[in-house]
Amino acid sequence: MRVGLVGKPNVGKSTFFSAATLAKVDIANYPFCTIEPNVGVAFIAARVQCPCKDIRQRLESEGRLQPVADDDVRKGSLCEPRTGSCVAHRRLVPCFLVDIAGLVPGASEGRGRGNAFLADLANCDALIQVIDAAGTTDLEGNPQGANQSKEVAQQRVFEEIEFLGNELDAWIAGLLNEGWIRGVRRVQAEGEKGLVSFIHERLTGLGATNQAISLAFEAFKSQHSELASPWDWTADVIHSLAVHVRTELFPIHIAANKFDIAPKGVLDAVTTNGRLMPIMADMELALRRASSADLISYVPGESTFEYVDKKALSEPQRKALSHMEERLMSAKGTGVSTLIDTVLFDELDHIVVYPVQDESHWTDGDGKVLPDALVVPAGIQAKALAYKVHSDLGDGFIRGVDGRTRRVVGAEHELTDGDVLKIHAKS
Ligand SMILES: Nc1nc2c(ncn2[C@@H]2O[C@H](COP(=O)(O)OP(=O)(O)O)[C@@H](O)[C@H]2O)c(=O)[nH]1
Ligand SMILES: [Mg+2]
Repeated sequence: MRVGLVGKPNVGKSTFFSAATLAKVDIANYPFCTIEPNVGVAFIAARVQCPCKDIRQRLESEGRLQPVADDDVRKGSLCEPRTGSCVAHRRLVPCFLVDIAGLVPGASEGRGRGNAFLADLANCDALIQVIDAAGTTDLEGNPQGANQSKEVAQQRVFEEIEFLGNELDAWIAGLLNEGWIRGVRRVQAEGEKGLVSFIHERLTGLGATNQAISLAFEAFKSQHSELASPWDWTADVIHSLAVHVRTELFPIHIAANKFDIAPKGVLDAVTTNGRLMPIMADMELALRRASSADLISYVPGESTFEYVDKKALSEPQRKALSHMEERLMSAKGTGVSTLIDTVLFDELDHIVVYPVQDESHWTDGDGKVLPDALVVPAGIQAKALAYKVHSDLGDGFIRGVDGRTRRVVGAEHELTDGDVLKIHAKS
């Protein structure tokens, strides 16, 4: 899962990226993240509690385990995650973030990083556009001062959102225009079906599916009652098709950043085809740093934190933290983790499942408890999950066993959030 952060310069993309990817857990298992400096891992809490909670409950009820001790640093968790971590059965799973710089007006015509920029976007499963909700920068990202009126900030926010949409539309229209007349004449005999697969073929590089293109095409048709033959479509008509394709392929989720200094009500009239959330990225970064330095204990996503030892803080530290505490409470969190969580689990509709080798103890071959938590599409089938673990496991799939019910399940059995599954395969 790869989520791209886009937006004009100086809105806080890099701040959002640093904050979201700063964690105490190590990322040694993701070597490519150190190769590409703009790629990082954000650890997000699974929505369903880690199944190590079930293990604890069972052992406690059988009298084989004492209740959680007050000084237990893992607050009861019993699993041994290969990546991420688990405290109080709150299991963290990876979501990859890409800080995509270089969006400037004219990118679709090759300005700035041009096509390289657009290709980066195409490789992402979802896009978050970071915007400057405080209106402190112009469209090119030049600072305009901190105290903007609601009207000015609102105007800038609209322009900013419109601008990304326009760049994407122009880019897609450009891809469609190339060889359009010859192309559509070639598929003439196949009618509308041929036309849709021709468009699909042109846009496969963007991760387009035939189904998505069909949906976009239906929406486009319903807006144009009298369409000429495709080879006679004007640039405007093709552009309109591009707009429908873009809204289908690229829902844009908006991180309305700098919310701490944004005028009240600035987001009231803003609309998007994705999610919109107020964000305070630099506060999230400050909180995670304070937490890394053991000054506070802060769980990303929450609207409060605890002091580790208030008396040990310097006066400026105490002031800064108490100021943040107030803002954090009134805004109900910084929004950073919450937005990624929403995009990953609600918008992309993913779940977390736990493949194991031993269906009784929920361990792998080395006896590690629940070592793997995989982020997969909701309703994934048992055999498809086997392929995610290892291609041999998929090829040799015989049956699965549900770790909770101990029922045997077939290749097409659909998994739900928090499932534990043992896979039997021919070796
Ligand atoms: N007030 C405020 N400033 C922020 C916030 N997030 C980032 N900034 C500031 O915005 C400026 C640009 O941030 P940066 O992350 O470099 O933006 P990028 O060019 O989009 O990567 C920096 O001075 C940040 O400190 C925020 O939530 N609130
Ligand atoms: Mg940057």
